[in-house]
Amino acid sequence: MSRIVILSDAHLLMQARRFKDEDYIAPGGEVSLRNFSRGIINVLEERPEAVILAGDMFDERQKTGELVVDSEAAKYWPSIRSELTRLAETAIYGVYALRGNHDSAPVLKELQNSLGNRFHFVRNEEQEIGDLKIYFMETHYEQGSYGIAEETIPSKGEILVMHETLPSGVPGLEREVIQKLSERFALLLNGHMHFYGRRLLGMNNLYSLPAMVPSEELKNNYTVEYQWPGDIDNPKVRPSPFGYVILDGHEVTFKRLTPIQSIVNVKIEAENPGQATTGIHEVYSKLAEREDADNLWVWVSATGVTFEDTIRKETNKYPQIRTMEISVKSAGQAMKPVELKGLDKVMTLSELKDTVLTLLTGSDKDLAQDMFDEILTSDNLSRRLDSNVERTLFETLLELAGQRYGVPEEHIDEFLFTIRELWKMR
Ligand SMILES: [Mn+2]
Repeated sequence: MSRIVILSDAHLLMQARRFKDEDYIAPGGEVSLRNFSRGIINVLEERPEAVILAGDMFDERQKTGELVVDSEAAKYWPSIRSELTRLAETAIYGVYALRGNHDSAPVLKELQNSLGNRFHFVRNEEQEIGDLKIYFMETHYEQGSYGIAEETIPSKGEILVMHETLPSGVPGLEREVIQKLSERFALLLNGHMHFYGRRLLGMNNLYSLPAMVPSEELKNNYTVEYQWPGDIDNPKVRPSPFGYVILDGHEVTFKRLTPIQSIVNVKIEAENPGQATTGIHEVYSKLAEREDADNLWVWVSATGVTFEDTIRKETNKYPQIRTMEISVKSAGQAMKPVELKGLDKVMTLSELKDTVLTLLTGSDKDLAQDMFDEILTSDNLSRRLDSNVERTLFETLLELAGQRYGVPEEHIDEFLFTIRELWKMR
């Protein structure tokens, strides 16, 4: 039976950045390219007859509201293209590429043109690869829950490769659609989720494909986890979740690739910002002592704190540790009485709150309550406002009001995303 390697979700261009020196690639991007090249060596040793790219291998990063522009991505291409050429030359049936939700069709078309008849950009079509029939379904990705119109769902086939959100703890492609696909195909292989898994959602033939290498799109993949409070001398270590799968006939095998860097998840469970800062200090002191301290990609999540800045101030004290992203979630904090000066009559915050709340009813009252709990906190009121705090307060207010008045979350996200650039111009 045909032996095929399937790669997915490397997001190689996600870290493409523009620099004065146009040939300079940021360290994070370098590491991604090196992980990719090392992975390709393993793949070539498998002697695959074909290689399938199951989406989001390249990416058209939209972080700043713009697509990756050519001048940013161009310097990555010689390296990526030479690895793809090696794959295309080794595998007798060549490389088949599916477009993921982050990929751009022109990029895949261009690869097809430049790599010749060994690289196939496949869209909603079945291909015979050796003795296997494989259908490539282009992504239908949408935020939240989504479906696929019946006439678009492939009616039957042998193996299906797709790139959709599986509804496992998150909303995604409707279960009924996946059920239909599971009945119509012998085997379903899905990218996008960044983890290897089989027999998912109670369907024996549904597999999830791993991310080939770490990218900024982490999706809960990590190799080391520090939980605070907890035993930070003995962090939890997991085998690498990154790698690829081999399809040998209908048999699927996961092959692990261990990345160059350690992917660290730092989880701080604090009740207030002071505690959270202590937690970061204690965990980062441990990180700094590690032998691989200069080779960590660290993701931080913390509760008990409203502003990323609070955490960032602390992580900034450890410039040798590479902090990728900080996410915070405030815990319901007890109100402390604060004096609001400059009013005719000095009033405490809780008096102000009582006065406001008795004047309002219904959803206005609920909104005001949330504002007092999340925005007009003693902590925020005692801060010196810089534009970052103003922005966070504005965004929080909008999110609260949006929820209260039934504005869909994605509209708010989209709006905030659009205006974020404007803050920088002020
Ligand atoms: Mn994806």
